[in-house]
Amino acid sequence: MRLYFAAGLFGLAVAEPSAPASTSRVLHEKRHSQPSRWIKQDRAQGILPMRIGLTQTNLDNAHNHLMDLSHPDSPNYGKHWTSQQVIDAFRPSDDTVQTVQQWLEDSGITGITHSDNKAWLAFHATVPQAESLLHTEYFEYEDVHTGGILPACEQYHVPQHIQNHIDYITPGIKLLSPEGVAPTPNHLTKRGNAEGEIGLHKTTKAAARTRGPHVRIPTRAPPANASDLSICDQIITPACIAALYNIPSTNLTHPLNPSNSLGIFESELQFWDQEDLNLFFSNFTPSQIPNNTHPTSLNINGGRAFTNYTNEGGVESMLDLEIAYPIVYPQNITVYNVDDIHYQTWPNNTYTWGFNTLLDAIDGSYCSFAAYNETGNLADWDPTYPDLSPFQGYNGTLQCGIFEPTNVISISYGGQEADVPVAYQKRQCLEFLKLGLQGVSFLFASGDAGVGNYPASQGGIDGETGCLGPKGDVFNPTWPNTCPYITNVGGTKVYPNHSVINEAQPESAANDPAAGGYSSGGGFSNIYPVPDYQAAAVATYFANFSPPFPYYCALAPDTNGTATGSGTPYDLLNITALQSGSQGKENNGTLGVYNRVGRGVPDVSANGDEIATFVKGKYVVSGGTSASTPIFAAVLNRINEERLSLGKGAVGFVNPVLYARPEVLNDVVNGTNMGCGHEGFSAVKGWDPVTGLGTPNYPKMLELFLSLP
Ligand SMILES: *[C@@H]1O[C@H](CO)[C@@H](O)[C@H](O)[C@H]1NC(C)=O
Ligand SMILES: *[C@@H]1O[C@H](CO)[C@@H](O)[C@H](O)[C@H]1NC(C)=O
Ligand SMILES: *[C@@H]1O[C@H](CO)[C@@H](O)[C@H](O)[C@H]1NC(C)=O
Ligand SMILES: *[C@@H]1O[C@H](CO)[C@@H](O)[C@H](O)[C@H]1NC(C)=O
Ligand SMILES: *[C@@H]1O[C@H](CO)[C@@H](O)[C@H](O)[C@H]1NC(C)=O
Ligand SMILES: *[C@@H]1O[C@H](CO)[C@@H](O)[C@H](O)[C@H]1NC(C)=O
Ligand SMILES: *[C@@H]1O[C@H](CO)[C@@H](O)[C@H](O)[C@H]1NC(C)=O
Ligand SMILES: *[C@@H]1O[C@H](CO)[C@@H](O)[C@H](O)[C@H]1NC(C)=O
Ligand SMILES: *[C@@H]1O[C@H](CO)[C@@H](O)[C@H](O)[C@H]1NC(C)=O
Ligand SMILES: *[C@@H]1O[C@H](CO)[C@@H](O)[C@H](O)[C@H]1NC(C)=O
Ligand SMILES: *[C@@H]1O[C@H](CO)[C@@H](O)[C@H](O)[C@H]1NC(C)=O
Ligand SMILES: CC(=O)N[C@H]1CO[C@H](CO)[C@@H](O)[C@@H]1O
Repeated sequence: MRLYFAAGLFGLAVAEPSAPASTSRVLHEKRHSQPSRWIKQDRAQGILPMRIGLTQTNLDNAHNHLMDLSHPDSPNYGKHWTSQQVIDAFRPSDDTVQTVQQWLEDSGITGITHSDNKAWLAFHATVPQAESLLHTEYFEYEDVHTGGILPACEQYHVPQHIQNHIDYITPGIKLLSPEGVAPTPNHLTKRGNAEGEIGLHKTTKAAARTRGPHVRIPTRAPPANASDLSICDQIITPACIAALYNIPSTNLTHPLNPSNSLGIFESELQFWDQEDLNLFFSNFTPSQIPNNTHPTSLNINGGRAFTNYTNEGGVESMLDLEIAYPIVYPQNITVYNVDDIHYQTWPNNTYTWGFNTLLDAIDGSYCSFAAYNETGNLADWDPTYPDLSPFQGYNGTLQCGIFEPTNVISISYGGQEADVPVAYQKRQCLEFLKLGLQGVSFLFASGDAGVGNYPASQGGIDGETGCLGPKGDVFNPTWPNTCPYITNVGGTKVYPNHSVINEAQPESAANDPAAGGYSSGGGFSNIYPVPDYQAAAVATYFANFSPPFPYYCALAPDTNGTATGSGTPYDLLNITALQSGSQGKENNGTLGVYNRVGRGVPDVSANGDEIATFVKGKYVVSGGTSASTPIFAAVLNRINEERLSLGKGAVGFVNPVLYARPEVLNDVVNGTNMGCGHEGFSAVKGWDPVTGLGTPNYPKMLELFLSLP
């Protein structure tokens, strides 16, 4: 008897096939095309491990729940939920569970198990039993690259009264592995080469990439005196950052909370190495951080850190760690190394860089979380495990809920809204919401190409200009940044001849033509409306500083993951449709180039240019919102340390507090975020889509967050 997966999770209880129920059936799912990677073979035989994803409830209220515990004026501020409370709040209704269970029992199924996260019913069935239940035929499909066999059907049916209670059934129409080329084992030769890393992804469909590729050889040696603040307009050292944001040195003997390690995401072959850290510590924090201080690695689905490769650290990982350690030390840092090396090195990457597999690993319920007609990871977009690639494939099952999330997670990676299916983005955004309910702060780099993506000539995947629409002039906001449940960090810069000692605000929006046109990512979503916590700030911005270029007012329709346009398997943004929607009255008949009704980005900002780093044994200056993000994340982690020592909880989702009390940030009022040949938006008084509300003022932020329950 053939067992397609290891039985054991759920008891093996096989009943005799029973006569099909006489209720009327409706088509529930149908596969429209077959990936060429899979070859259809004989009829399936044996035992199938069946799982039924149940429709979840209360997602409409999820936003209100998060606001209720994140707004400073709410009596429930800081009352974060446990993961069990989140599961219970969104669990399928009793009616759903009973209705589906009754149907299964009436069809002769026994041994039905309800999963711990409540989202699934599971049982084992013989092939004839499953075929009779779902009015379908199961075949075996062989993966031509790995020889793996999966049972699947082309379509299946369920009784009409069941349809609204289930999302999908496995095995079903899905063939798991993404279509792609067989990997060759020489990809690792690119490891550790910054230029190579960027080049690797030029042909990508939707790949996110790191936000920190602007590395250059500095024009001067590291300052002889690590405390010297007179050089901060040329080189940003840890002392400059402390001076800019009034961050006091840490108390090295203060007891630390072991649950408060700062989380940092890495993928895309970004490994840290000890020797680079030691060079950095000995040059810039000699009396603070001893050599051999290093982060804890949490390796997800075969991710790893090749920490023993002396002087081979990645630009992104070294920047993230070197900028965050001086702020949080002696507190620890935890690096999430996400996805196996095969996926990290895949030349024709078609997946969206590990955010979903990170979320799966820190919240097991996300693995089966259904929303917008999608459940679990999306074939062709996310890595699939087991990955039977002989080249560094992780051959275990997808890791679900194996790690606790850290209180703060800093992510200096991302892509563009326009390149990722809308339903996929929305489901992922709800997961950020659910982790926010549990008190986790997600910080994302707002992007490094101003109002657009990089032009094709610099590796962008959105055409010649990096902007959208038939003329390539429509602004191109970043993903997942526009999700309203994360905190976006834009980039600032101390321009030459400004002083961190004598000026109240020495910083302007970062805009550095010498670094490939890097400028602080910002703009307005085409998918999400302005969230309530941001509405007043955005309205004030438009009232007082309306940008002098045309706009439109439209949001992408809710697609529920269903394919519409021809040829595209999942709905992407249709800019032409949005642009020809409601136009601004000041447009004089021209088509708009940005959306006036979308969620604005970034929320806050921090320094992101001319950052002193050691990478591959060399002293270099780096930049990007990649640097800004771990600075802001580290500041929140310091604040959490103080709150935890008073018996309070972590700050969690901070946007509602910061928008309600913007005076705890240093407003940035100078500079623009040019991109795709456009001058971009301007930094102005108050919130703006260039630097957000401003940079941290540590003592004020600390006082505010300590005053909250
Ligand atoms: C280093 O610079 C700081 C700040 O300017 C100053 O207080 C200190 O005396 C300097 N140390 C040395 C050894 O020059
Ligand atoms: C550092 O923390 C220790 C232990 O809590 C405390 O006794 C000491 O006063 C602190 N030092 C400073 C400078 O705050
Ligand atoms: C930091 O990590 C080290 C090494 O893993 C561990 O020994 C130490 O207890 C950790 N410190 C805290 C405060 O968790
Ligand atoms: C720390 O490591 C760096 C780099 O290897 C080295 O130059 C420095 O001398 C070391 N410092 C100490 C105190 O060992
Ligand atoms: C470095 O670590 C990797 C992975 O842990 C291992 O395969 C390799 O042999 C190590 N190399 C050296 C030089 O120790
Ligand atoms: C990657 O995709 C490009 C364009 O689709 C194709 O020309 C190239 O052969 C692919 N690379 C590999 C290694 O298959
Ligand atoms: C999975 O990987 C382990 C260790 O690399 C290996 O021993 C095992 O044979 C692999 N299993 C499969 C099914 O490839
Ligand atoms: C529309 O025309 C008016 C009057 O000529 C001008 O002031 C305004 O800037 C124009 N608006 C746009 C978006 O071009
Ligand atoms: C989900 O997508 C399938 C096709 O993939 C479609 O038949 C079905 O109607 C969609 N369900 C909803 C609720 O949109
Ligand atoms: C995008 O929208 C335009 C205008 O509504 C329409 O003509 C076009 O067919 C749409 N494209 C796709 C791929 O759906
Ligand atoms: C404003 O920003 C520009 C660069 O865009 C910079 O040269 C100038 O010094 C800044 N002015 C002030 C007052 O900060
Ligand atoms: C267009 C469409 O079908 N929208 C639906 C998507 O799914 C949500 C709930 O899952 C419905 O409320 C929408 O009506």
